Amino acid sequence: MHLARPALMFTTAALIASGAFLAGAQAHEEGKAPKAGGVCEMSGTAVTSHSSTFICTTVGGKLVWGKGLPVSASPLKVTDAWTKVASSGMSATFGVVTNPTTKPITIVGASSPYAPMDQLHEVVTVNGASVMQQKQGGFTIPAKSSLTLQPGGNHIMFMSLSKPVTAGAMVPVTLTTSTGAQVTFKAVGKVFSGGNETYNGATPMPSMSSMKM
Ligand SMILES: [Cu+2]
Repeated sequence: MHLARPALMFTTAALIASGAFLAGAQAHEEGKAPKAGGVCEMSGTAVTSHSSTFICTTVGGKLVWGKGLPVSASPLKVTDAWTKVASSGMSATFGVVTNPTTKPITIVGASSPYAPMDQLHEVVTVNGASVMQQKQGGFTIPAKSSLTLQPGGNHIMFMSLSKPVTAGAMVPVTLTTSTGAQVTFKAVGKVFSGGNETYNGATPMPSMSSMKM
């Protein structure tokens, strides 16, 4: 049986050499087609695939994709949006989100091509220190009201940038509501030195608890 391992290694190496192995992995990653109940990596991550949006949520201590929400256009309006300039690691998006309708709207997820994993964050005081954490249940905006996302308060957290946010860059951000409705806006890259709360995530990625926004 000692021949089994070299044979397996050879097969894997051959696949990698031929590009088949990497191409397959890449295609899966780019396709990003989550399945309801499938395992996901970070609570709050929103992925849209095949006209449905899936949100990664914690169920019974496990991270799984929720059921797909059918995508439609949200009546929410976003103004004065900006994203904190950062070369890597964490960043955040701020702005004013207005609900012009006569019913409350709840934002349950955010996504951006600049950051594969995003969360809706609030800032709370723990042991006298300001820390940020995932807002359980999302952001609910009452009828005919606005929600201000600002440093030191509620914000859209970019957990890990996939490309740098430079000054003046127009960063696309999409918000998904509890009905699956979406609004996409552009948030201009702005240099800002504040808003450096420590992340108080219940399910942080390794080494993320020590990172700054
Ligand atoms: Cu945050």
